[in-house]
Amino acid sequence: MSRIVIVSNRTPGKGPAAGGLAVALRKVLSNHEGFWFGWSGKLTETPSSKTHFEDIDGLKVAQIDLTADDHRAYYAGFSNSILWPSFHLRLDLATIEGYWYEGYRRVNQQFAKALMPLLKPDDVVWVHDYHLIPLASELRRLGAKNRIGFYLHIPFPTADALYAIPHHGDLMRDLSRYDLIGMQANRDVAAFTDFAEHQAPSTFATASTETIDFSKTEVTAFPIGSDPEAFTRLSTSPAAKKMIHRMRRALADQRLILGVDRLDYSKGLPQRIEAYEKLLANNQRFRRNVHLLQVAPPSRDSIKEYQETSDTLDAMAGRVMGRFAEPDWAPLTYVKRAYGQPSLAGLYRLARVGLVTPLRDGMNLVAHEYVGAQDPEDPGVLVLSRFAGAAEIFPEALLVNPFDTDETAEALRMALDMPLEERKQRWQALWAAATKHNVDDWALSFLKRLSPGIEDQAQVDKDTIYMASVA
Ligand code: ADQ
Repeated sequence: MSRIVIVSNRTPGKGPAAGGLAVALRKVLSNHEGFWFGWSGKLTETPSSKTHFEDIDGLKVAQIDLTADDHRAYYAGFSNSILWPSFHLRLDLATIEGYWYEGYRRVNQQFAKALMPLLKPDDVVWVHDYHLIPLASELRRLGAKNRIGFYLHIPFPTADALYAIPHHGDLMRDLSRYDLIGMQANRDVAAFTDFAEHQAPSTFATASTETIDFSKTEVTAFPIGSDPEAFTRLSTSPAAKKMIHRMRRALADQRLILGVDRLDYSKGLPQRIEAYEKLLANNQRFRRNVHLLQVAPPSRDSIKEYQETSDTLDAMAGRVMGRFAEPDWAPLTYVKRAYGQPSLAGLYRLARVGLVTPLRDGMNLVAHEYVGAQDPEDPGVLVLSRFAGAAEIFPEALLVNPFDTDETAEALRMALDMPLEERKQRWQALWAAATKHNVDDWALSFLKRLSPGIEDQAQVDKDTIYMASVA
C-alpha cells in the first residue's frame, strides 16, 4: 500500500493544530501510512545532514535543521521578498538580491538529499507551497520516480509578473517535474496555462530559452476550504461564549464589523480602514452604533515591507480615532495579537459583517470560517474582495473591488442595512458552498487525483472504521 509523504517548509508542532489545513493533513496521515517532512525550526552554525524523527501525538515527523544564512536567503529572502510579493502582483514591494536564489536552491537540495533515502518506490509525495517549487526537480535528479504533487497556497502570477522573477524559467521547469499541480482557483490555472502556452522568452535572457514541456504535468484548481461544521461547533463552545460575552459587554448595542488577518500587505488593511472611514464620513447615522474590530497579528516582521505596513496601519487607525472618537465611543479597535480558533469563532459569530478584502489572495480561509460560525437564524454578511480565490465559490457574498474604497464603504452600508430574510438567503448559499469545499474533501480529492489507488485506501479506511464501530 502506498504511503503518503507530506512536505512543507515547517512541520506541525506539539499541541492542538493551529488551523484547519494542519488538522486536515494530520487526518490524512492518521488514515494512511506515511510521515510529514520539513524544517525543524532550528538554525545551526554549520550545515547538517542529519534527519531527526519524532512522534508528535501519533503523527510521524521527519525534520532537518538549516543554517541561519541558508534560511535567511531561502525564507525571508527568495520566498518572502521575491516570490510572495510577485505572486501577489506587488512587484513594487519585491526586493531582489541575486544570492538569495542560491540559498533557495541549496535548501531545496538539502530537503531532497535528506528525504530521498526515506522514500520507498511507491510512496506518494505531496509538496506544499512556494518555498519548495524546485523540490521535485531535486528529487528526480537523485533518481526519484515517485508520483509527486505540488499544491500552491497563494495565487499564481500573471505572465508579466512571472517574468520579473529572477530565474523564472528554472522555476517553471521545476514545476514541470511534478505530476500534478494544484492551484487555489480557476484564475490561477488560467494564468499558468497562459504562460505554458506562450512561454515568451524573458527580456533579460542571455540565451534563447528552450520550450518547457508541460505535457506530463496536470494543472487543476483544487479550491481549499475550512471545516465549517467544526466552526459551527466552536462558535458555541465555552471559549467562544466567553469571548462573545466580553464583547457584548463592551459593544452594548453597537454592531460589529470584523476583520481577521495576518498583518500582510496583500490583505488590503489600509484600504479597509479607509473604506470604514468613508462609511462613517458619509453616513452620520452609523456613528456610535457600529464598531470595527481588526485583528492583525504581525507576521514576517523581519522584512521591511511588513514593518512599513504595520506603521501605516497604526497611523491610519489613529487618524480614524482622532476624526470620529468621542469620550464614550471609539469607532475601531485594532488588536495585534493572534487568537485561538475558539475565540475567533466567537468573534465571527458575533460580527454582523465579516470584512475580508485582500488586494489579492489565494483562497482566504477566514471567509470560510466566518461563514461556518454564523447563527443560521441571524447570520451576518460577508463582504469579500473579488480578488480572493473565495470569490469564485462565494458569489452570494457582497463582492467588492478593495482598491475602490467608495465601493467597499457602500457594501458596508448595504451589509449593515440588509434585512434578515436577505441575510439568511445569502448565508444559506454561502454555507452550501463552504460545506461543498470542505478541507477534508479537498485533501482527499488532491490525493486521489495524484494517485488513484489512494481512493481504495480511503474506502478501506472508512469500511474499517465502520466495521470497528459496529463490532
Ligand atoms: P494566509 O495568508 O495565512 O493563508 P488565510 O487563508 O486567511 O490566510 O488564513 C489562514 C489561517 O490563519 C486561518 O485558519 C485563519 O483562522 C488563521 N488566521 C488568520 N488571521 C488570524 C488572526 N488574526 N488570528 C488568528 N488566526 C488567524 C495562505 C494564503 C490563503 C490560502 C491559505 C490556505 O494566503 O490565500 O487560502 O494559505 O491555502
